[in-house]
Amino acid sequence: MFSRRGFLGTAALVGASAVSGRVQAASIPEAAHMDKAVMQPPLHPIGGPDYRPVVTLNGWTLPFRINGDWKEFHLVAEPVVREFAEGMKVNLWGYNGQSPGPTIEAVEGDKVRIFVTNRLPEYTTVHWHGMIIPSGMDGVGGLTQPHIEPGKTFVYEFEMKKSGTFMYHPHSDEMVQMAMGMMGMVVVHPRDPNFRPVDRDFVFVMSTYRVDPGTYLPRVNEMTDFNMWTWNARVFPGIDPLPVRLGDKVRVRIGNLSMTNHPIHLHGHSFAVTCTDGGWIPESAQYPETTTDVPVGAVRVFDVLADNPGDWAFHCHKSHHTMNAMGHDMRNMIGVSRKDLAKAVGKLAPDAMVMGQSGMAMGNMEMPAPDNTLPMMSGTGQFGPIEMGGMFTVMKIREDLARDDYRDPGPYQFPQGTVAYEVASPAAEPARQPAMPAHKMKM
Ligand SMILES: [Cu+2]
Repeated sequence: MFSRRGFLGTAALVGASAVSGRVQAASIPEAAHMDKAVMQPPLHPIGGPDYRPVVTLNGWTLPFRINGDWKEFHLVAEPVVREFAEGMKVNLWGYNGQSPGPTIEAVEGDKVRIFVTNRLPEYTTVHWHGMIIPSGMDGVGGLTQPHIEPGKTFVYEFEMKKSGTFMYHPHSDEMVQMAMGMMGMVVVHPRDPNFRPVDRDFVFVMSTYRVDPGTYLPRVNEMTDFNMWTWNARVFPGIDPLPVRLGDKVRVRIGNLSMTNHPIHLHGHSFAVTCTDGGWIPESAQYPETTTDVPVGAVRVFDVLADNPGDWAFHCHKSHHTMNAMGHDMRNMIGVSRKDLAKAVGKLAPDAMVMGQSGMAMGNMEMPAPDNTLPMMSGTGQFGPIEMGGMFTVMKIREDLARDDYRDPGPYQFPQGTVAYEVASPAAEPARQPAMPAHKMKM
């Protein structure tokens, strides 16, 4: 790595004086393309300063080429088919074959040239959220540049002034284009490799969709009632786990381009938010958390020492955000006897299911669903149904993972005697308040 870096570093210096601005932009770099929604291994730098690359949950990093002292990237805005989880594919708009688009990775001080080709049926732009760049590179259609018409390629050129975690998305027919999934993350590594280094570095962006059961296209005019709560346009059990080696310092970078906030919770650890899309938080201002709220249009980055081995749930704490498409208008029937109702309904619709008298656990139930529709709650662990969907995955902390190994290590082998267990003897009947008669309950 170091000898190669040294070699390319020299080459870059030689080329530097020969290349400047618009002259070289004529030759457009090849656009890399991704055909699957699986986390790709970290992309180690081919030139320029060294850094420990990130991995993107169910995503990838956009390769770049070096041209003189510029790093050149090529984004292609285009319609894509994204699999949310096995059994559900959605027609979205994205970049280079997937939605969200690939993560763009660079180093503080880098000069980057990002080509954007528009293969959508309408115009677009790319806005670089949170980045300190010249106004004319900010990508606000009409305000700072003409919109990029279908078939055209525009170039953005700027210096990565500030390290941190940022986002990109259109500022052009935004309501439609963001509801269709046009977004991605930008990670700028500090120039000083000793500034808050970590062993593993994960990144993803949160987005939400309204895809009615049995359909294949998000309803782009939805304002509030979303039913697919995604991390990198994936839902549980389709979201990659986060494999981590015991003792690793881990960074998780989370962007939110959905229309609501998401309180993100990690089990078994406490962490500190170390960075936002505004910059690094000084150590004196950090405090321990187990949940951090990620507001709309913002990035939160937390660092955690993975010192507790196991399978640790990692999820949004809004319980409806860990479910897939469902009817939200069901009433709470817990404690209500509905024998007579079930009889009456059964006569009219023999397949109907009256549910909810003792809760709504569905782990062992199979319900018929329309095509292209995921179960509301699903996933199976080594002890039974997990009953989750949406924004849920697992951080898997193991002793024996190799440095760049991000493969799923499988279920945790719990040391004997460390799992909650059933006792044989029956417990005494607890004192209870008498239940209120059903006809007095207001629902
Ligand atoms: Cu949420």
